[in-house]
Amino acid sequence: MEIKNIYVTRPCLPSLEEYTELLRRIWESKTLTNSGPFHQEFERALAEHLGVKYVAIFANGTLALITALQALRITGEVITTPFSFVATTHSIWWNGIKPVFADITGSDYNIDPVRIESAITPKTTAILPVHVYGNPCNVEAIQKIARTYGLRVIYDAAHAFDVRINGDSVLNFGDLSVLSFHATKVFNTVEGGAIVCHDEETKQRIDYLKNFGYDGETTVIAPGINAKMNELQAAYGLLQLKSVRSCIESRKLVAYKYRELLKGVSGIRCLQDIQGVGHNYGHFPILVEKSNYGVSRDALYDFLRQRNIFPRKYFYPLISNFPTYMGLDSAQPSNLPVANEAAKNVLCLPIYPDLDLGTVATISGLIKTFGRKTV
Ligand code: T4K
Repeated sequence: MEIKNIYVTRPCLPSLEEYTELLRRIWESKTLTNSGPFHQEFERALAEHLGVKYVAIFANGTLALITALQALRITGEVITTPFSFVATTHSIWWNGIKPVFADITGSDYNIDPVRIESAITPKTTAILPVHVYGNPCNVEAIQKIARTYGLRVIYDAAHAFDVRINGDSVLNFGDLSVLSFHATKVFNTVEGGAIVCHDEETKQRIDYLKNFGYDGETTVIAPGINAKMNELQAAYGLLQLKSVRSCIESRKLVAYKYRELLKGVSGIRCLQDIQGVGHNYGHFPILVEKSNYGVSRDALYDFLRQRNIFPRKYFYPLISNFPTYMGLDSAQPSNLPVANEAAKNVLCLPIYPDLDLGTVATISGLIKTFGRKTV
């Protein structure tokens, strides 16, 4: 069977007819941005949908991360994971704060609480963990550390839209959580993001910060930035909300199919669902153990690409191995053995709602035979 390009992800799109109708309303109102009616409605709808108190929407997730650190006036050193998209650490750097990398666990690829504790210094003010692939961090252990040492916790929840722990949104943990609504995410507004917070005062401060620090027409209360989401994207987001749960259900079918078909393939490890967690199936990472599979992750990656299947090596290279950060003491590979190993072996397979299960079977079959052939 000839395979047309199969990408690691494809965005969900709202109904064109419904979106056209909302665009017509925007055209009539001529309110294009600056906290217009769709912006306000979208924030309320998101808070209700996600089961959180306050949501401040942003132009993208990176600006939301930068602003989250500003909102809590974080300084000094922030402990974070190297196993993420580079924006996580960049947001710390853009605030003039020193990132300190702590290693991850081999079971869920999230920051290891034990390693957080040993990275704390008198300059540490906050922890910036990531719920990688939407798998929740060990939120209880992180909360305990934060309480013990008086640290703030800002979760990079870019992958964690609609993820729940025992029915409660994962976004309710920590001081703040930051979402990304980029086109490649489970829920998208083309570009976009949000900060979730738990009290009105913090929400107000975040709203000032994302609008240049303006409080009213003539008062600037902080050195803010322009990070507002416009009306066209807020309206698009409102429509997306209607279908996101069924999109997650379709993703789940894809994930379960991969797991079923890759089960027993020597050297290929799939992450499993965690008991009590409502997952969003935003990614489908596999770990390629060369000693058992027979070939490396990179060889499998090339093999699939030659067949028009485009998996991604999220997250290779590790952030700590980029030139900007590799000089930091905490970036040394000897400090991050688990993360370096994961970055070498992980491969994210295509997953999106309308990826048909026949194609999943084809991809799984190719993975199976490629390993066997070369053992
Ligand atoms: N924190 C974490 C943990 C993150 O993962 C991210 C973003 C952020 C923070 C920052 O949030 P934002 O500021 O982005 O809101 C992508 C995304 O650009 C990025 O948002 C995302 N993480 C990161 C993991 O992946 P690329 O370079 O891999 O995307 P790209 O353009 O190669 O797209 C991948 C595939 O998706 C393409 O091969 C085809 C498909 N695609 C992509 C786009 C953009 C489509 O089908 N349609 C599209 O419009 O970075």
